[in-house]
Amino acid sequence: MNNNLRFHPSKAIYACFLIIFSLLFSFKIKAQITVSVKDTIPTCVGANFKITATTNATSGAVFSWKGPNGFTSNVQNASISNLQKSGLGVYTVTITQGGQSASATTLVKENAIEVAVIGGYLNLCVGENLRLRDIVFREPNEQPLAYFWTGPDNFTSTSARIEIPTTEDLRQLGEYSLAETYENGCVVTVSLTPTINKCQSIGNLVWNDTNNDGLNNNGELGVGNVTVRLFKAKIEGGSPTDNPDGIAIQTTTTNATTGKYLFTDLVPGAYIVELEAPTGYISSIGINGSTTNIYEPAGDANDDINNDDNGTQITPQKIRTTYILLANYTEPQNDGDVTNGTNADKNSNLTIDFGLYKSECPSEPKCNPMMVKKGN
Ligand SMILES: [Ca+2]
Ligand SMILES: [Ca+2]
Ligand SMILES: [Ca+2]
Ligand SMILES: [Ca+2]
Repeated sequence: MNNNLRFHPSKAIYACFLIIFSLLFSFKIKAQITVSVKDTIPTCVGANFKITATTNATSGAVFSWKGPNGFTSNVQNASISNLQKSGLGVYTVTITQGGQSASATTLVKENAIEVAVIGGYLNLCVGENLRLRDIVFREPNEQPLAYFWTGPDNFTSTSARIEIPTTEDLRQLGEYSLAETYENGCVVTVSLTPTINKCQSIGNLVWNDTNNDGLNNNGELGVGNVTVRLFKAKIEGGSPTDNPDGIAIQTTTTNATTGKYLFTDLVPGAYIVELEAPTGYISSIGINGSTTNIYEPAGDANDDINNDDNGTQITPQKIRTTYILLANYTEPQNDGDVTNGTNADKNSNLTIDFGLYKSECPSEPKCNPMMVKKGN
């Protein structure tokens, strides 16, 4: 028997080792060639830029690029100049070396930009800050190099985000534009026009307080056609007072049948409401037949209590509240707002109500608080 043909365990092990080694080696060679490009490249029409292919291939590798609009290139990093809309899309690079190849793709897309109001709706209330920024997500290496905002009232800024207080004169109303400049020379712009509203309101009832208890009881009806004036409260030493500042800023009359009134388009601040007392009526007192009680002079009009009397007789003709502070989104929601069930108006204060008592003897001190004050 030929000794060479005989099965020998050590030779078999050696052969197996050779096979495994060469398999591993060939796998390793095949896995070696890699190429990658950035997944997406945001840019703009007219831009010049490069798409960089990263590879571990040694010299001698062949590159082949293909892209939209018949684009081809055979260098490692493809140069694109004066990009047109038709050049937007997927670019593919294929690298070939030693019979192996690898490829990668990137999406060249138009640089998106979108500006939004931060932390709120496009509808702002006067007194809120208008805060704008670009809300498009970008990788850290895709951030703009520079920002330039323009807006109403000669507004400009080079910040990424802007924050502008809104004021009663609404000079912030108008279009805001942002231009962003990118490393590749792109300048992209976007505009938006926020709405700024005077959100707040004061109301709402003047009623015939037949039992003169200062409260609007069942069956006590509204008094129509009463003249109602709204004033800004005078500010002294930085604090509001119970005196009007200047002339009325709005005047209305109560609804002929419901006795309701409403002042709208108000901004945060301190206000006073005044009634022209109808002939024969005085302000509610609190207890019938008494000249003073908890409702004369009336308590704090700013206490958000609905359907109680907030008027104090100032002259025989004038009935007036203490000052009322309005602030955005802090006003009562249980004041009879028309709500569709759920969305009570946090910007309306409908608790500024006036009880009127039809005095039998308005010219006698015991019936008319105004005359008692004068007498004292
Ligand atoms: Ca009453
Ligand atoms: Ca309300
Ligand atoms: Ca009310
Ligand atoms: Ca009240």
